[in-house]
Amino acid sequence: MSLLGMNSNAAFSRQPQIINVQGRKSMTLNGYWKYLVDPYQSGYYDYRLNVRDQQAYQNRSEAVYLGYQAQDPSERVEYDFDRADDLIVPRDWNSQKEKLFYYEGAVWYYRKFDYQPPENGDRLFIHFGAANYRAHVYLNGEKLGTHIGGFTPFNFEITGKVRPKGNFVIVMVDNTRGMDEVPTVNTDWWNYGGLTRDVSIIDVPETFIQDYFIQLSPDDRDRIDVSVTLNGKNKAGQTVRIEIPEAKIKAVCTTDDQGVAASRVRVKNLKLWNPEKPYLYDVNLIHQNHILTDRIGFRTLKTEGTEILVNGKPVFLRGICIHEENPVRGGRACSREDARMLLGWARELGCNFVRLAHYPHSEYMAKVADEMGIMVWSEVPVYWTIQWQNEDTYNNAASQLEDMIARDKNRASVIIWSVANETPVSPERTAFLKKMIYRARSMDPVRLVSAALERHTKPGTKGTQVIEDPLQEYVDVISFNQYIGWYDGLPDKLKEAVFDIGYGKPVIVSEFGAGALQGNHGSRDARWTEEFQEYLYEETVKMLERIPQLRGVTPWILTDFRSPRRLLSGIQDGWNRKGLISQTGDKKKAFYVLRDYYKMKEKQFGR
Ligand code: GCB
Repeated sequence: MSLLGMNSNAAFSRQPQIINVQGRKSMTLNGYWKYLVDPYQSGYYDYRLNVRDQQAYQNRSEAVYLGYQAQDPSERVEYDFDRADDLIVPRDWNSQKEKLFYYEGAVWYYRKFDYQPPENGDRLFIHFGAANYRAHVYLNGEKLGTHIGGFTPFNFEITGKVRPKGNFVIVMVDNTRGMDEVPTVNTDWWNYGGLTRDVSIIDVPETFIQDYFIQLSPDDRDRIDVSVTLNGKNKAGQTVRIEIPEAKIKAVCTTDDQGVAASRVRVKNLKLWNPEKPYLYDVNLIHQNHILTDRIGFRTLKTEGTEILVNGKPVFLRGICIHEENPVRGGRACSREDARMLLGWARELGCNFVRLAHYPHSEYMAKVADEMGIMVWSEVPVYWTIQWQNEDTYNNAASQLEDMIARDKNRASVIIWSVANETPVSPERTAFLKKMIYRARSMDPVRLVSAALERHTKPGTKGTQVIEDPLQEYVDVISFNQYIGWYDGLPDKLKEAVFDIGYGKPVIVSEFGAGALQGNHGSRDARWTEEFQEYLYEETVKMLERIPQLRGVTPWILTDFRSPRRLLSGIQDGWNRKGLISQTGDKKKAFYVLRDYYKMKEKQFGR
């Protein structure tokens, strides 16, 4: 539900996603944008609560918010972007302006730009890496569309709408939480609002390569499966060439009526991507005289019984959960440098795997992970108590899943799509998630699908842990969060825990942890001390050894992160303190317990 109680998903307009934006001719719109805070959305609704939107802009007698400038001093225009303050894009607003720290609502962003429109028939699009949560986008006073979902990219075509001088783009970003949204009102992370990722204008040929999917065949290492999608008037019957110069691969395929060209390309002695040697090839896709290049790694991936096999070799996923936050600077992580910092810490910990919780992180994360050889779990914000019976909510969640997969499906590092976190079992919820799982599989037949489930102690037993969730049947990997010793008793209780898990599938413990304030020392029995957290980690890693099907762990969490649910003064002060690294970048004692455990696992399984 939006602020005014109207279901906004109905207004959802979505154009097919253009992938690999960084590989295209483009102009950045990052930098300073003007902004106006509009808690009553008076630029969007008039005093009768009618949407003024575009009509208002055209009707100059109205007080409008859409970039109109007064033509003479008698005109009533109750806003002026030119006199407004600036925000940096990409970044959330909360961490940039003190007055916006707790703000949840609408903010109007405004930016002028000049752009020489192409004269060769090329098309233009405006592309947003993400806007949290709802974005209404206008160019030169005309509405382009609306996007819902705070962590996925979107674009609108602006061909023919751009002039050489004096364009202005306006975006109303609204991060109001809603019961029927994805995520819903209740989360354990900060609801950072704003244009949180890169914004750019992209210039593409009249008919262009919009999307492609290139990966090693799951059952034949000497074959790459390629599919390329063209967009444009002449998309049918077109020749598309695929070249991997370093591997001396050249292939040609032709598009069908839908503009899709599919091909199975024979390859020989390809150097495979793996965490030890994350080999990436330059892959060129050529249509007419346009070349689109990506750096792609090739690896196989499957499960066999309780094993996860990467290039046919069993792996143990030495992971850590990460929120998309730069705790030191404050606010959402948004750049390649932020990704390097977070994944660099994970590497120091000895990780070969990260769980990017609880929503799709920026594209840089998977790209840097590709380069560093770190495997990735990528998730959609189907978190806790979504409205399982609401069709709009399902469509919203499915769109976010589709856009996440569309964007990152060519990243070898990504091995797991997760459809949910800690959702309460019910027939409606299982039906919802089953559909999500099928959707993920139909888009990507290779990657594994999972969801972070819950466990509990079997009644009448001392410490037998069971997962009573029918979803286990449908996922490839059984993952569950468990907080024995923190939300469930004290760390000593971990000594008694044994696991009774069925289905014969690989298992990942997708969360465990304890809160500790860095620098707070004391007895291992005292909550919030580093020693308590350290002891819980020591006992947990011992317990993990008692789960025979265990093939991965992602403790909660790499760094402390902001959460409005964390109210304990002097300790939490608005931070979830389960990080192994503090907000100042200092490591807590438990960091070293996990690092030692991972050294041992590395010896056992290899990198
Ligand atoms: C969980 C959630 C995670 C929370 C964490 C906690 O189970 O999945 O989002 O932040 O517990 O710290 O309570």
